[in-house]
Amino acid sequence: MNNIDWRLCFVADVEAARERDLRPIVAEALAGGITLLQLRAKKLDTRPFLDLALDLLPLVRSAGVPLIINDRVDIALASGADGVHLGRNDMPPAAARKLLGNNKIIGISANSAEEAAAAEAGGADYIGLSPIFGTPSKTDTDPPIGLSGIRRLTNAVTIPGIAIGGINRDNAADVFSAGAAGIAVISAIMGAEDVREAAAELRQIVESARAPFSL
Ligand code: TZP
Ligand code: MG
Repeated sequence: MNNIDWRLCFVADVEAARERDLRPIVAEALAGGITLLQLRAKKLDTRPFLDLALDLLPLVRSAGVPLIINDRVDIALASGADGVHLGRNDMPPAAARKLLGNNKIIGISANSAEEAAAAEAGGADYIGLSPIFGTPSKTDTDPPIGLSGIRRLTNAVTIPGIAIGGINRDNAADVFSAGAAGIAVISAIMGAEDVREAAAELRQIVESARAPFSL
């Protein structure tokens, strides 16, 4: 996992898109310069979830951007996506690794240094540092860990930490300064009037940051 650009992950969330089609939103975000895409669809049935992943794959492939599936190891496998992002109540990393093999990305959410270390021990490729700030995009989160939490959790592991939760153009640089290898956002891109411009603006911030694990 040493050729992944972890710096700017767009979490394309079907619920946050409401009635909008996710496909053109993802196309715009890719054009703006996201480096990683995570597909999140908490309420979608298996068939439409798989279809959506299959629709997005040619877009990410032609941009050279990996696709990660939230929650669903089966969808990642069946679609040929590049990996999964799993939380505390999802499949544990060691079990996911058995199914996915060594060539897929496994990301695990962590809210404490202990969880982060356990995720690495279980074979995770990156830690989702979650949540950094309060966010309306996810209401059932653990307490925000703040910028000091980024330092604490990333110090507990040797793998990259991708920060999520309330990150936007105003605080992204601070998140990198605190030790994150990347940022993951929903509303900062999806909630923007111009998705491509919002992604491009974040990409510029990311380019000026000194992110660990950068290629
Ligand atoms: N996990 C922790 S916070 C969060 C997720 C999926 C929501 C992030 O959304 P936003 O709009 O970027 O704060
Ligand atoms: Mg999950």
